[in-house]
Amino acid sequence: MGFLTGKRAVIAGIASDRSIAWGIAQAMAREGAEIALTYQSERLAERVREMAAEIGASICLPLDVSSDEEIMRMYESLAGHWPSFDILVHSVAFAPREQLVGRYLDTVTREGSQIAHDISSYSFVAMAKYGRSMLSKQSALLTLSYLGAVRSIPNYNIMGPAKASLEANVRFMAADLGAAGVRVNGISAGPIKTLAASGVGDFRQMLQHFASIAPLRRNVTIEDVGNAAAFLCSDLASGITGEIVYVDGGFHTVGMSMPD
Ligand code: NAD
Ligand code: 0WE
Repeated sequence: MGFLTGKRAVIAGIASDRSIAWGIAQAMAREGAEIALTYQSERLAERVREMAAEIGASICLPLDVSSDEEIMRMYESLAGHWPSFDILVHSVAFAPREQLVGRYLDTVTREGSQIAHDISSYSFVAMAKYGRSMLSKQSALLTLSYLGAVRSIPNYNIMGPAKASLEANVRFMAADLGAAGVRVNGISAGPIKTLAASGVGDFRQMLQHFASIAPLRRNVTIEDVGNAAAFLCSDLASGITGEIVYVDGGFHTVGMSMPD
């Protein structure tokens, strides 16, 4: 019997079969969870519906996280299928593309900063705020972060401060919801070639550099992240909350390395 048997999970952030959220959905389904998927826009509806069918998920709902009304509507629709749920996965980030190329102070703008923080950080809070009345007594919320939250990284720019804000939100939400039995954690993943990474100049070079330095001497996969996510959202992780778990092959632990 899978370690998520009897759990119901809502997963936001699938755009393709390379999405980290897809790795998470597959791992959670394998461990016995019932899954509901959300998709950002009608453009993605059919693809996400097909992927849902692959893992036996019958619930697929539209959700653009920039709108409180859409978040509320999503939970109203969900309530027509499930009286409550146990797991919420937020695998969503966005900054206007031009924010992610070039020197930080040259490219950052007030509007770019607001959008990055709204979609990539506040939306996790909003999803918890409007969904909390449906959360079960032993539930878990999870979001995805990146090392740019705590280290400067070329071109990641305003997404760094947005991820720092997201990680602070994990801690504040964990403090607020702990007494209700709700755990809140983040996974800080190593770089993975997904749609969100496409168009990032020299991403292949970044992946090679990463693999040459990380203790595991390889890149991480959506399966690596999916398995850690399934664990963190299961009762096996009942004592873990407010935490950022690195699924990065150990990259962030290295202070200096020598060429092999
Ligand atoms: P992805 O492009 O597959 O997923 C990003 C998702 O965000 C998409 O499904 C997109 O539809 C969704 N999204 C964007 N704006 C939205 C909105 N307004 N409303 C609803 N959904 C919206 O890429 P990914 O790499 O799987 O990214 C998922 C998460 O993982 C992000 O938080 C990202 O920052 C994080 N992450 C990615 C990497 C990496 O290298 N790929 C590393 C660490 C963390
Ligand atoms: O969080 C991310 C990517 C987030 C992202 C990606 C895009 C591309 C498309 C946010 N907004 C947009 N907007 C778009 O229009 N990652 C962790 C992946 C990533 O992005 C980088 C990285 C890594 C790693 C950008 C620069 C440097 C490294």
